[in-house]
This record gives sequence, C-alpha cells and structure tokens, in this order.
Amino acid sequence: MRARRVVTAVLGGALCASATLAGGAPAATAAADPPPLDVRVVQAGLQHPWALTFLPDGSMLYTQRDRLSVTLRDPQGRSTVVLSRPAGMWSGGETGLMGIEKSADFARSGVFYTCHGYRSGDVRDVRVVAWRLDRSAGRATFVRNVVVGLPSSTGRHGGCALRRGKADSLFIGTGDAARGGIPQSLTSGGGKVLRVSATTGRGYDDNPWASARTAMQRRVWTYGHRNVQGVVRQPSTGQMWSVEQGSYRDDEVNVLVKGGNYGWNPVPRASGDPDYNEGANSPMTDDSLPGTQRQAAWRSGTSTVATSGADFVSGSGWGSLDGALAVATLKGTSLRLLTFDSSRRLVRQYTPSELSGTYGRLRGVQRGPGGVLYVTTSNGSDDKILRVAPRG
Ligand SMILES: [Ca+2]
Ligand SMILES: [Ca+2]
Repeated sequence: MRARRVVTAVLGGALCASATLAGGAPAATAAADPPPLDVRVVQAGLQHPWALTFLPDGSMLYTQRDRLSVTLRDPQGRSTVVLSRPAGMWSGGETGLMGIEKSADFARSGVFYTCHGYRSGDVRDVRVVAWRLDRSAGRATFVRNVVVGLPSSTGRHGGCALRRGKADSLFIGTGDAARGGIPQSLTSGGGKVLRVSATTGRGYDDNPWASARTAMQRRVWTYGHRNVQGVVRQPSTGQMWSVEQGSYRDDEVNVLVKGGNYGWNPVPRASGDPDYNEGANSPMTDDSLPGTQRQAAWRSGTSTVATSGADFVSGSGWGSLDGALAVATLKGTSLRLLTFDSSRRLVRQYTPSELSGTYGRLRGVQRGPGGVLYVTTSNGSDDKILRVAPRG
C-alpha cells in the first residue's frame, strides 16, 4: 500500500492535490506533503559521531570515530561514556570506532557490537567485537571477538557498518582497505557484506559459500563493494540494502542479493595504472567481469556526494516520505530521501531544505522511537546529533 501510494503520486505528477482530494479535506487545512521537518540539536560538542543504536528503554548508544568512545545517552539527556580507548582499538584516516548495533537479546544480556580499527603487535585489522553494558557501573566490558581479520591499511576505506538482520544474524559492511585485489577476492573480508551469527561470528549454513574452505568466505553474503558505509534493513520487507561511496563517480545504493557481485574491481588494467586503480577504466560496477554484476538501485552519477549512513523512514507523519531511504551525505552536506517502488526502482529523490547545507557534513542516520530520525554530523569539531521529525 505504501509503494502504491507513492507510485500513484509520482505518475500522477500532482502529489499534494491527489493526497488532498483523496481525503476530501479542504486544501487550506491539508498538511503539506512532503511535510516540513523539525530539526533539533540533541547533542553537541562531539567529534565524528559515526553511528548510533537505540536501546529498549529509549536510550541511545553512539560511537565517536577518533575519540574511540561509546556514549550512553538516556531519554532525559544524561550522558555517560561507557567505553573509552580500550586496548588495541585504533583510529587513522577514515578508520576508527565506526558501526554499532545492539544484540537481539539486549534487554536480557546488555550485549552490543562495534566495528573498529585494531592495532596490537603485528596485528592490524578491522574487527567486530561484542561488549556488555553494565548500566549500574556506567561502563562496557569486552565479551568476545565476533569477526577479526578484516583488512586494514592506512585507515583508508575501513568500512564499517553493522546492522542486525533476522534473529541472531548480523550484517557487516566493509571497505576494501584501498587494495586492488580485495573486493573480488572471496577469501578476503574487505569490500564485502558479511552475514554472520552475532553470537559465534560464523557464516550461516545458507550463506552462498557455506562450504568454502576459509571461515571468511563462509561469511560472505555479497562482494565487489568499494567502501560500505551503511547497511540497512527495510522494515516493510526485511530486505537488506547497502550504501557505499563511489570513486570520482557513482556513489551507490544497492539491494543486497545473496551471492551478488556488485562489480568493483580496482586492479591495474593498462600500463601505468596504479596498483589500486580508481581511474576511468575502473567503473563502480564493471559488467565485463565474469558472470552477472548487480546494478545499483541508485547512483550519484559523475558528481559524487559521499553517501554514508542510511535508514528507512517509517511512520504516517512522514506523509509521502514514509518508506523512503534517508541517506546522509558528507560532501553533499545533505540528507537525500530516496523513494523506491515495490520493484526497487527509484521513483523519487527529495532533499529537504532543512537538511541541505545547514549542518555541514552528515554521517549517520538511525530511525528511533516513534519513527523519529537521528542524524549525525561529521565536521571534525563541535559535531552534533540531530533529531529530525515531521512537523505535525
Ligand atoms: Ca557497484
Ligand atoms: Ca559480466
């Protein structure tokens, strides 16, 4: 029903008129559609807040990339740093403390997951770790490593997005560590979306390479990605989507299909090409690779906006934006609302003026209680968490 309404609106080309007439209300009292947005700063003074997750009681947990910290913010606005610079956690370049997600049984266990850079001795990787929040003590403690050995180099293209799927499943969106052979190598965890049991860190028996020899390949759900910054579960369908940054062109939003190759292969192709080849002969989706490559559901074209985090909008107060994918953009300094039909074809793009060039670079998007969106900025100083809601 959601999709049908949007398609009708687009094909009819008269969104406000059709919505008004359908309800029989006089135009003067009809709510504007798309609705104007109320944007409030709920937290300031941050540095690269990367991602956040909501807990059952309405509190949020958020990461700061370079401060290597996790903060618990309760519904009354009281904040407690529950994790700060644990041993080995590392930041450099784009890598640091990035994705965060709560466990399926958080209310009982207090367990949450982070994805972050790590350095210790000869070990240099990006890894997913389980922590347990002890609220009375105001701190989180290490529980176990979930996945280690995701590739890391200078800190460029370190991913790393986390989102729960069904039951105990955890999807992990990774970066290619700026190394050419990684995205198409099924034994590397880089340039992938992995699907693992959050408890064991193992790939599932119905993963596409479940009988592969290496544990990492058994985790692979999709491959051929450049630098996955957002992994999202569509509430109406359960379908998983990803958002990744393009090279000099074609940021992408992708529908994640089991075993899919998304076509990034930045290897040298001509004499003089660098080892990590992001040149004009390295398209974001290279159809000349063997087999079928999955085309992006949305791409930026030649002018990239540096898409990062995303979440789906849900709730009747959002009018025709209900069901849209809200994508934060860094370079674009805006929130893009992308509406897809039930065949996952793009039918509308909308950039609300309230979040276009107003808060600088936007990094993370998370749907919170009541369908309110929370958006983080990424300017490097006095960064903010914004609360975004339709004006009723
Ligand atoms: Ca692609
Ligand atoms: Ca092909």
